[in-house]
Amino acid sequence: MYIDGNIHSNEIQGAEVALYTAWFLAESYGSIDWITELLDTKTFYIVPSINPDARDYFIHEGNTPHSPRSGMLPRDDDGDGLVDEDGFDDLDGDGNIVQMRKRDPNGRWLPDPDDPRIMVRARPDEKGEYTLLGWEGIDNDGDGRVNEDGPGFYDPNRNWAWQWQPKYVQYGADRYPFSIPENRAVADFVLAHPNIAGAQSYHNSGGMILRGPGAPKDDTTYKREDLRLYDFLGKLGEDMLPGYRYLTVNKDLYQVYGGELDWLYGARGIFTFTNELWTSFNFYREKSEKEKWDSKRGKLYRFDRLLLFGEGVVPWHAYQHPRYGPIEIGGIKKAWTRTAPSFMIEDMCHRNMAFTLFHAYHLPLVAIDSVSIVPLDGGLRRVDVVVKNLHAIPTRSAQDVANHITRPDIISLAGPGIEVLAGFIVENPLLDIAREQKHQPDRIRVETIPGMGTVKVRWIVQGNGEITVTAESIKGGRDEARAR
Ligand SMILES: [Ca+2]
Ligand SMILES: [Ca+2]
Ligand SMILES: [Ca+2]
Ligand SMILES: [Ca+2]
Ligand SMILES: [Zn+2]
Repeated sequence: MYIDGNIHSNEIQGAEVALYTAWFLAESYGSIDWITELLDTKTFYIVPSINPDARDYFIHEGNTPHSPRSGMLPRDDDGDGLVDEDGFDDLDGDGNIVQMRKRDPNGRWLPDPDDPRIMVRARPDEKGEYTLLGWEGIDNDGDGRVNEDGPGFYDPNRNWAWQWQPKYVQYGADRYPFSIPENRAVADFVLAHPNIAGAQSYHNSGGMILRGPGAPKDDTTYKREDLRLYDFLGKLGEDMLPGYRYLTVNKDLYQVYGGELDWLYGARGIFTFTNELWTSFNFYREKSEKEKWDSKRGKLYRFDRLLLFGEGVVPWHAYQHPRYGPIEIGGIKKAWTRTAPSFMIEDMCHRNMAFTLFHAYHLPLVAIDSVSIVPLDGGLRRVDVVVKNLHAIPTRSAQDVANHITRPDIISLAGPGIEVLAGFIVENPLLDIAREQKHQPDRIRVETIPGMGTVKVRWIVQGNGEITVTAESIKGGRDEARAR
């Protein structure tokens, strides 16, 4: 099971869920039987943050809740030949980048009468009081634009080598698939560990359990047999994560070319989910998906008043701007709206971890169910072996089998003085229909062992000694049995 978080550098609580998972597993091993068995049979690879330098930048430098998102590689966003020359400016030095407004009798914005911290658009027949001037900043390079080229910019989750499209089609794609070294490092790791059967990445906002495809018109990649498993796990997740919805990225959310989850499934056949962590559990979510931003924002501020006691918002305060003159600065702090308030973090970590642990639990595990030996004429023996998969996910996904991503499972027979004369896959045990594998009959290749299912193989052998049967699956582990 592969777990990562924080690919978007401002989405810092993904790292917290990953770390909580590592802590909980290590802490519970030996005291909770279910966890002990899980760790005895499965391997977890946990990468708390795959964008650590930009995470550090988010925490220690002035940012909005939505920045930087990118990594820190220098890029010229506005094509003026300079890189990263004009990012936000934390004018009042409080670590937050919030909004600027200027009193203007001809402006089109007003304070909301319900909460004067919120700016609302004046009605068509109403006089306004303010002009909004965007995020805190100045024109650092004197090109007539403010905040047009900060650190980055590219989107690390649009840079993966599956259905990748260049920048003019997919914003944030960067130069070519895996041009971003952090992504390249993850891809190299995943390619070097074909035993990874499940993957989870943690993002930060919306209360969603997401599966691919993210790319539009990619309705052939995700195989029907695999989607049954995705649906099974996704629905399980909805029960464990109140307020979360199990959704498909390109159908229910938006279109993503070159997303991590599509690469993990498409290129590697790995069952992959992305969770969008923070949700206020129906506090401000309207029943209608098409709620207006203003009403959602009003609810965010209400949440701030009633549960955060105002700690989530920078109150409007005066500032002398070098270009705009006397202005005011205020708005939502970077530390919340995309990030869970601290009192909700443990619950969020635990429930998301539990979802991922059940995903890991259902990953394949092979076991030899039975070995039966029947003596035949002429000193020969017939050996029938049933191998089972103890969990819900097949040893190889349908995507893996269709594209020959990892090698088939191998069930082999060996023993001192034993000669294997013929080997078969018993395709229909009830009708006893078997297909011979003429090449290397001692090593029967099985495409996949279905979830909670079995495969049966058969050998005709010569020799009387003890035989050893081994079942080896790249993702489902290994089991061995001896008989005579
Ligand atoms: Ca530039
Ligand atoms: Ca500030
Ligand atoms: Ca500028
Ligand atoms: Ca510029
Ligand atoms: Zn994200």
